[in-house]
Amino acid sequence: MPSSQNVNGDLIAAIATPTGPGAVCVVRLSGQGVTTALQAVFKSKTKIEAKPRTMVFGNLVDPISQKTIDQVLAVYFPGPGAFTGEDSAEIHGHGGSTVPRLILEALLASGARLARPGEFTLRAFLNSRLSLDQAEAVAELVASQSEAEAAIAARHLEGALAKKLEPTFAKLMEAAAFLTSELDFMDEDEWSEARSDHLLAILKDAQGDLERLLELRMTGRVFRDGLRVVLAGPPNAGKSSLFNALLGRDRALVNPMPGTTRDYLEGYVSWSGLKVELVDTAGLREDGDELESQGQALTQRELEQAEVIVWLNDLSKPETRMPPPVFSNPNGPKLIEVWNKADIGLGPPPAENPGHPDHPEKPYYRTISALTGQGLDGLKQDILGFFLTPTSLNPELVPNLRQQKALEEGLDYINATVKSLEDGQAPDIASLEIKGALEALGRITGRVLTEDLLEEVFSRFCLGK
Ligand SMILES: Nc1nc2c(ncn2[C@@H]2O[C@H](COP(=O)(O)OP(=O)(O)OP(=O)(O)O)[C@@H](O)[C@H]2O)c(=O)[nH]1
Ligand SMILES: [Mg+2]
Repeated sequence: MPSSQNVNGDLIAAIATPTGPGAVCVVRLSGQGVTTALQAVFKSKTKIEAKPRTMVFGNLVDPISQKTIDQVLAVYFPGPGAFTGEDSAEIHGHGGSTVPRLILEALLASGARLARPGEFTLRAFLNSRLSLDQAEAVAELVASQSEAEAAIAARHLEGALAKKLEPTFAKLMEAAAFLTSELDFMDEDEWSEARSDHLLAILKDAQGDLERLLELRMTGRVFRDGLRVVLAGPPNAGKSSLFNALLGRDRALVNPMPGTTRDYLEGYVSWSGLKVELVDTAGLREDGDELESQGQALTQRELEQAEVIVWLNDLSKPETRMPPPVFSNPNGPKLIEVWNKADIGLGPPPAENPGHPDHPEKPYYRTISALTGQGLDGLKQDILGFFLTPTSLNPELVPNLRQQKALEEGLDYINATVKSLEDGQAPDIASLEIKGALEALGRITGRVLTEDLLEEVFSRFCLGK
């Protein structure tokens, strides 16, 4: 558990904004000796320490030559109320690729060392300014590529997951305390059904909490990770044309020759705030050349990893129709069968479509034209319709993969305890198992900490965060 005492680390500095042309840059500074370092490089009429949390105008100078590098605004945040929990500062200078580097070098020459990626947030965590899931949310917010992802990260940054887990922690603590007090005051053969039932009730409650969170992860995963939509089907059906039409630009080669796409191509779009990764694949057929069959092996792999498969056939040549692949796993990809080239199609599509096993209410197929855009909005609605369902409407609490694993581990411990109690066994190892569950959950918020865990979380950060 992070200490409640402030860790006043050594002085670190980093450029917090992307380098390259830009109006302003921000260089951050945190740790022991912030004010001393500022005195060496920042020259202003107002003493910066006299005006904490206020922008002060001044010159940023080279500490050795005393030459002015830039005119800047600087702000001093005294600890422990600062983001990192320690004395820190920001210097807002002009952007570009030179000025930020010179400002940073001036600070490095004044006693700071270059911060490691994520080190500012790590300090915030070690100073108990953030829990581990909140620290992760910082990185996720910065890396988010869709509104949905950003919304989830923002909720987690507020500590929503830690808060959601609090009652579960409390239940497990209660179970542990009950066991300890009961076992202290009795012989093991006194363990009674009533005691067992009491413990079971608490544990099942906690079990339900974790199951619901994991369920949320399953239904809401796409809001975090995005949706992989694979366009597949026989050669020449118009997969690449559809790919381009959905992307809104000509990314893939389109050609009347079957077998045009050999490799696979990916492109991102954002639909209803959801990150959608479109994948164009090589057409599937049996008599292609070697390159084509290599492409088809890739297609097979893509099909298995898809959240949604859009299976295209050519309405102007219905005799070339290939039936879509069948997935027996209910968690496997969703499938939408599409007839393309409706603009030159031969009338209504043949009715031998197998339909959609999960969604019998959906149309058995869509007719579209990648060329004219007819039916594309409906197709998008179909794709999103699988995921934007009433049960998935609270996606903001969706745990990430690391958190999912910890939840699963915690649940495994609880399941084992519940089972042994239900089998009428004495609670010999129940204490240990409950402790295991608490530890697993503790890794989500950082109550339980190891070097590996810190490495796993903070290695994903960018410099200056
Ligand atoms: N009329 C019409 N032609 C289309 C439509 N979609 C695609 N085509 C044409 O069909 C041919 C094949 O299109 P592609 O998009 O290359 O087909 P593909 O499925 O990617 O083909 P492969 O990569 O070879 O598997 C091209 O000549 C396209 O212009 C459509 O909706 N209407
Ligand atoms: Mg193609």
